[in-house]
Parts: sequence; C-alpha cells; structure tokens
Amino acid sequence: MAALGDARRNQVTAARGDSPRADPTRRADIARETDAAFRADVLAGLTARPRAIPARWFYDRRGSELFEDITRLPEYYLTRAERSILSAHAADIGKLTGPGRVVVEFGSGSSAKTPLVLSAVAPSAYVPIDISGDFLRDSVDALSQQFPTLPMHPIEGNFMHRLVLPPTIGTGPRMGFFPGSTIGNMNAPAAVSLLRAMWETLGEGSKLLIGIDRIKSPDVLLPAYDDAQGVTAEFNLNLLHRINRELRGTIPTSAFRHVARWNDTEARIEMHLEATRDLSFSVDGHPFAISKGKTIHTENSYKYGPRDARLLLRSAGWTPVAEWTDREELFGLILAEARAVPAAP
Ligand code: AVI
Repeated sequence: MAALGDARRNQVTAARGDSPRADPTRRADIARETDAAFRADVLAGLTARPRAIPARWFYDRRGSELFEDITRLPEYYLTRAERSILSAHAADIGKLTGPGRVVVEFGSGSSAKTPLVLSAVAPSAYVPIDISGDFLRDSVDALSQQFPTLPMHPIEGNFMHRLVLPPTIGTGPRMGFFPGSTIGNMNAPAAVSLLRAMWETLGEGSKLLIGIDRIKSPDVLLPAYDDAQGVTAEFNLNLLHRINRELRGTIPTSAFRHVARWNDTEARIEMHLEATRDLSFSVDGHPFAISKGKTIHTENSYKYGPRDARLLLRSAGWTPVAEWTDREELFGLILAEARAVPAAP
C-alpha cells in the first residue's frame, strides 16, 4: 500500500476488507454509519435525564489533537508515569514475554509508548487496531521509520468485539498492548466485556500488557482533568463544537463551562459541561432546553486500587503475572496471561 509510505522496507498489509483507502465504498459506508451513530447518541443523550453523551465522540480530528496536548500537560501525570514505567522495566517486560510475539495494540500507537514496547519485546509482527483509518496510517508511517524491518498489519476496526487477526501474522504467540488507562473510560461490566473480547481475539496463552490508573488524592486527580491552561476544558467543549459542525447544532458553546468532579463512591473522575444560564438550542432540527446549573455528563475515568485492577482482569480470564508502578505509585502497568478459565472450586 503506497499510501502508507513508499520508502519503507516493512511488509505492511491491511486486514482484508478493512482498508477504506483501498475501498472508497467501504470508507463511505463507515462514515455514514459513524454519522448516524453520533446523531443517535447525541439526540438520545440530550433527551435522557441526567443528560449524558458517550466519551467516544470526543475524538474527531480536533479532539484527538487536543487529547495529544493533554498528554503533555504538567498536571496530566498518566502518560508520563506510564512511559517512565515502560522505560524503567523494559528488560523485565521483555524477559517475561519472550521474543517473537505478535504485538497487537488496541488503539493505534501514535504515542512514544509503542516504540518502548516494540523495543522491549522484539516482536515478530505488529498489529495496531483502531477505528480511525487516519490515525492508523499516521502511526504505522511513523513506526515504520523506527522499525523498518518489522512486519506491520494495521486493522481498521472496533476492538470492543472479538476480531479475526490476519492469517499472515502466523500462529505464533501474541501479546496485547492496551496503554493509557483507556479501560478506565468504561464502567466495570463494559470493561470486563472488552477484556473478554481481547482474550478471544488473542487466544489462550497470550499475554496482555495493560496500563491502569490508580486511585489517589483528588488533589492530584482533579488538576489532571481541569488543567490551568484550559486544554481539558477545550477538549470537553469541542464536543459541542463538533455537534454544531456535524449535526446542524445551534448550541451557544460559550454558555457552557467545563467541570471535573471526583465521585468517591464510584471511584471515578467525571467530566461535565454545565450550562451557565438557561438555554435553548436545536440539534438536527430537534429542540432542546437546559436550565442554568444543569450539566451534560461527557466522561467517566475510573481509577483502580492494585487489588481492584487484578480482580477486574481475573473476571475476564486474565491472570496477572507481574505489575510495575512509577516512583510515586500513581499508575499501574500489569502483565497478564490468558489462561483457560478453571472450573469453580
Ligand atoms: C483516554 N483516556 C484514558 C483519558 C482519561 O484520562 O480518562 C481521556 C481524558 N479525558 C480528559 N483528559 C483525558
């Protein structure tokens, strides 16, 4: 695929039927399905009480750029902590996984973390899976420069469900990589169902390297989700701009403010958009009203104690075999193994 960069020596293949660049009809179908799902979630979310729109709609191009900016903020410790763990424990990770695994990354590796993992485990192939073809292409392009001989097989798809990996990767052992505590953006049932889907995609005997953010003082958590420069606020408000852009919305975006809350009972950070006055607007011709002080709930970011995180993994058939943390114990990186689920004693 010339589109993925022509100065490359990698063997790069896209999963059959999953390359929208190779198939414009399929690309148009995916875009139509995404538009319809966005519209349905927004209309349902603004009608529901409490109002809530799923966090996955943050990530249009602008939202993804803003998220990249967030990862560089001084208050957003997650990315730095996880990267420091990967750097400090690369040798251990490599020893425990062994060389020659196929590394399957859930979400495309546009960050600096993927090269650390690929260097640590010396894989036989790399399979990034992402819903966004653009991000897949960008990340594979960037990684190809660094790992010119590593075969790469990007898959454009939704990893929330079991996926069939391309036969070209062979039958060798696999290792999933799911960094960034993205698992924290799901409630426990959704997280378990995703981890089970990963088990099924990767198969028995596979490993999973997963980053999970830890519970800590709200004094550290809250600034990470409400930074001094206002980047997280812009990220949150971009959802309203996206609704206006893509769904013929008339939302007065300047009449909403970003709010981050620590919900101790649920052990999660919540992000909301709060109306600063009584408002009415329309989305795709549908009228809505919201009173001053009411919010639209836009994201949950669950935090886990070390035991909670291990229990979560076990509930989905993953046996934790090692765990590392950073110097301040802010973040956990767990290596788990897909063992056959034993019968209850
Ligand atoms: C992607 N995810 C793990 C981020 C988080 O920390 O929950 C999303 C985010 N939301 C606000 N800041 C970052």
